Amino acid sequence: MLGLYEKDGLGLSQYAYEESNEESYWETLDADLRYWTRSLRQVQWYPGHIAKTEKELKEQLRLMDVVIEIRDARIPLSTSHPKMDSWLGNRRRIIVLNREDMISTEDRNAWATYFANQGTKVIFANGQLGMGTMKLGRMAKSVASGVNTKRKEKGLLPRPVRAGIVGYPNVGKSSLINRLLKRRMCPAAPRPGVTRELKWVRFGTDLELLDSPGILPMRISDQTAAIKLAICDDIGERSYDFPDVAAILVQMLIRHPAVGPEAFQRRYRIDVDNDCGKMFVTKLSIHLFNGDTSQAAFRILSDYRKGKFGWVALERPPT
Ligand SMILES: Nc1nc2c(ncn2[C@@H]2O[C@H](COP(=O)(O)OP(=O)(O)OP(=O)(O)O)[C@@H](O)[C@H]2O)c(=O)[nH]1
Ligand SMILES: [Mg+2]
Repeated sequence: MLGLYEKDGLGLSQYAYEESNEESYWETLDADLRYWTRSLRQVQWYPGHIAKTEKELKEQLRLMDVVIEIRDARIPLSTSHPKMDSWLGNRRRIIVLNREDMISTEDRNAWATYFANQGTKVIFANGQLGMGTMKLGRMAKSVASGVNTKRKEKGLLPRPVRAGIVGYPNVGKSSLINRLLKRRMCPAAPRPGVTRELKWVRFGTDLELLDSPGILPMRISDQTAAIKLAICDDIGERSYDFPDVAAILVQMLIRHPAVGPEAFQRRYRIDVDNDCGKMFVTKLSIHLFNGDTSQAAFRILSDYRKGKFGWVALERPPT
């Protein structure tokens, strides 16, 4: 990254500088995260209800005309299940990047281009307010329309299209179904592990949807992904230490071109005087929470989740 002095010396415009700053942030982030997480306690979460329903879900997926995979728009890679491709085989799939309200326009454009280049059907949605759900309903029916064409050829009556809604915990699966149906048919709440059983619901006469519990791999081998799941509240909070996770979030955000140390100074009136997130969590704990680092860490995490540092994704497409 160029320092200010070098920038002036080279006569680069501010715009070019910001762009290179942004690029280098995303380029080095992965390696930085691997370095920061190397000595932390492993984050693993595989509660009983996931173990129980995963097998059932795999069997049900065989009956689906289309599978709708919901991901968290802040971390579309870390909320992609490594076994999903093999479970789906050549079954049709739609990817939904939910929580679109929690990322910036630049994040969204980058992901839209990435999936378009791959030829993957992707919809951006908001499970809280309902944006994207009507489009999703229409796309599910059109992607699976071949089922009823075949039935007609055989002289059979049409049947509703079956769509399975799958994804990591707390990404908004049940909320999206409720928004599409305009009724609270599936329990939804702001914590991972709310849906514990598979549940079929009907949308009109021609679409059936399967709500399913959030599924994670039994062992998360990529611990940088696990930390991002923790930051985004997509994994049970008993599986991680708040101060460890918040420290990494601070380190990510103070380097982020759209956030930076000033955002922390403004919000908490504490200077970020070095690059160490742990130090910042400790300072905040002394400043506001009587030295309780867990409470300080939780405050930082929930501030990120509420967009208090701006709405920014934690992942960009690989280049
Ligand atoms: N800001 C925002 N919040 C959302 C969005 N979608 C869902 N939520 C909220 O996120 C929380 C989790 O939603 P759920 O629908 O329960 O998520 P889920 O994927 O069904 O979770 P599990 O059943 O635990 O796997 C709820 O409080 C929703 O209101 C969204 O697009 N934007
Ligand atoms: Mg649910």
